[in-house]
Amino acid sequence: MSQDPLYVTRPTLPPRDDIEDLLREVWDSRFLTNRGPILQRFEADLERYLNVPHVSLVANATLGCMVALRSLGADQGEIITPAFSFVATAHAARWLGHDIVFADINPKTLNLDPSDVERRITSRTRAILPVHCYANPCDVAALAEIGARYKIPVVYDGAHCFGASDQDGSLLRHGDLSVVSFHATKVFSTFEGGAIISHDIETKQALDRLCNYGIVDQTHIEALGLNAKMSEIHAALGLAQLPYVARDIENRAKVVRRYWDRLSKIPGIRCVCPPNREGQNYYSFPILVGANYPMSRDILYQKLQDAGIQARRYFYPLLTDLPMYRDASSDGLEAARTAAEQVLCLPLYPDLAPEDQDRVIACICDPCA
Ligand code: T4K
Repeated sequence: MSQDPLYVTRPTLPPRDDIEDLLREVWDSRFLTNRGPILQRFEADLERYLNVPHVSLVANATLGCMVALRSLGADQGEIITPAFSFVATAHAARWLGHDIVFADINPKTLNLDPSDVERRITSRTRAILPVHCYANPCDVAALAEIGARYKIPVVYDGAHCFGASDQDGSLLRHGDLSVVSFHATKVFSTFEGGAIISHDIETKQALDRLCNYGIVDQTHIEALGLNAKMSEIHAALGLAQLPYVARDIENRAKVVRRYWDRLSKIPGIRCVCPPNREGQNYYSFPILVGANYPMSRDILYQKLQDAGIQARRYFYPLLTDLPMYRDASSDGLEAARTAAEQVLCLPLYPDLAPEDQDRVIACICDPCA
């Protein structure tokens, strides 16, 4: 069997020809950044594609989360967010000087547990920052109800969610604001990039200004903004990629169904994202390696590595175990800790060849071989 490296993900790229005309436009206009014509076209196309009210493009989702949180106000306080996430979620809030309050997750969905969020609200809570982990929808109704009752904004880290929906539309329409990533490792990519989704034009314009140092016009700077702008080249990559994303999601679905068919009945393995829910974007294929599997998650991880298969422990370590979060309380985070200790994301991308996928499946089905 091949030992060639198999990565957890690989970006798909639009045909080079598709980008040529857009690049010519950039060269002709010599507008390279600062809300140029291609970026404005990309924003309008995304608003249509996602069917969301307003899109503000940003350089990446980490800056997007920072800008979104900052738009709620400058005074520091506490941000409630899951302990089980990529570091960027908590880092974004910490960079703004907020204290991080980690809440536990629902062991089934691996998303924030709303009742644990409510338990951790104090007079210093400034926002709830949930993550739609692996693009599985959070309990949006419960979180919205808690946010409304305590008058606390809900800002979704929807980094994984491009193209994912629930019965009423894009997951990105939930919350006061939502942030999505267009990083190279995501379902839809502009190499680096992201967007903030907002619900009214005043908020969108305020977000756009915060992404541009807070500038209103040449003599008027209204806020302590930063530079979180997307360039024309990145926007062009997005415009060129958009016609292919539905096809990519269909191809991801085939890979996911194949994993599900082969792995979902293995004792000790739980596949977190069953393929039968409507509206998935098939961003990731996480499994949880339980106690009744013949080996631990870390031994399986190493076994896959030895076979050239770079499965990844998204998300491990638990954020409370990182040095910069050791001052945050780690009490009552049992479900998050278990997920961090058991999770393994398997290689998944639209053009993952069946014979390569079989290498992964064989290692997991017959771990002692
Ligand atoms: N919130 C959440 C919940 C997130 O998951 C993320 C990002 C963010 C916020 C922040 O979004 P951005 O600010 O990035 O827009 C990766 C990504 O860098 C990160 O974007 C992503 N989440 C996270 C889950 O994964 P690493 O350190 O694991 O990436 P890396 O470089 O090890 O790449 C993984 C594999 O992907 C490589 O082994 C090979 C493949 N790959 C990667 C890149 C960059 C390619 O084939 N081509 C590439 O260009 O963090």
